[in-house]
Amino acid sequence: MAREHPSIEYPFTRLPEEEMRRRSRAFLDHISTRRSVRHFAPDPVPREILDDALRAALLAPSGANRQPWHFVVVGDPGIKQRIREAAEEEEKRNYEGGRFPERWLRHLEPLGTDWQKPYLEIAPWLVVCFREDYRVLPDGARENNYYVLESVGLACGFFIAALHAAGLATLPHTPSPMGFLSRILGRPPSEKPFILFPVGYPAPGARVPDIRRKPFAEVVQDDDGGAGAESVGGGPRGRAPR
Ligand code: IYR
Repeated sequence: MAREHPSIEYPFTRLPEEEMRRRSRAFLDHISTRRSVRHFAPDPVPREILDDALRAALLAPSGANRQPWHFVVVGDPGIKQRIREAAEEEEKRNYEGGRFPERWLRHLEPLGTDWQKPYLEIAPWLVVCFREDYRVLPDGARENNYYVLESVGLACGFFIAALHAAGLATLPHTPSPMGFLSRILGRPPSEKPFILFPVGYPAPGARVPDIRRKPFAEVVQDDDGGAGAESVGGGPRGRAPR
């Protein structure tokens, strides 16, 4: 290396293949049960549990480790009400004011969504993720961040997975346009609202759309070339999980 920068040894232990198989399947089984939820119970959720999920989100990789995100946690009923009202105003124009093209409305039909967003008041927490496009230096100059969408998307993915692991439900909601969130939550112009997450328990009997994921082989191209080691347990390699 040309120049020395501080580094630490990565504390990594290789697992026995058997254990890897067990864990990869256990994680898949766990994440397979995650669904986006639009019907929440009003029951309170301990803040520490939410904060742990946020801590997990903050561990996501990011372009040049700039961590170009900012999360706002809202529990205040008055602020939740303002967010709901502003979101519904925008969504009403989308759904019923002709702002969504016909094709978009058709694609949303299976989800059963409309302009009404009661979950924004019912869920005990709203978490708003802002993406930080640039930082303002002390001299006022703008310093752009790198791969902002990729980075913030990864952090939100970690967040969703962590909430699910904790036994909570959420929905990546993007009321469009979302500028009202910057105003209500007082975030600076260097940040843009990215995703709004209601967080809580599903309402008793909550229903979700009966939709399917694309089959593995449709979205994974296999140019394996024999890179996967022969299975010790026998059986063919490269079989798609379910
Ligand atoms: N933001 C709107 C519309 C919407 C858009 C997409 I793309 C979805 O996957 C779901 C909803 C709403 O929340 O209703």
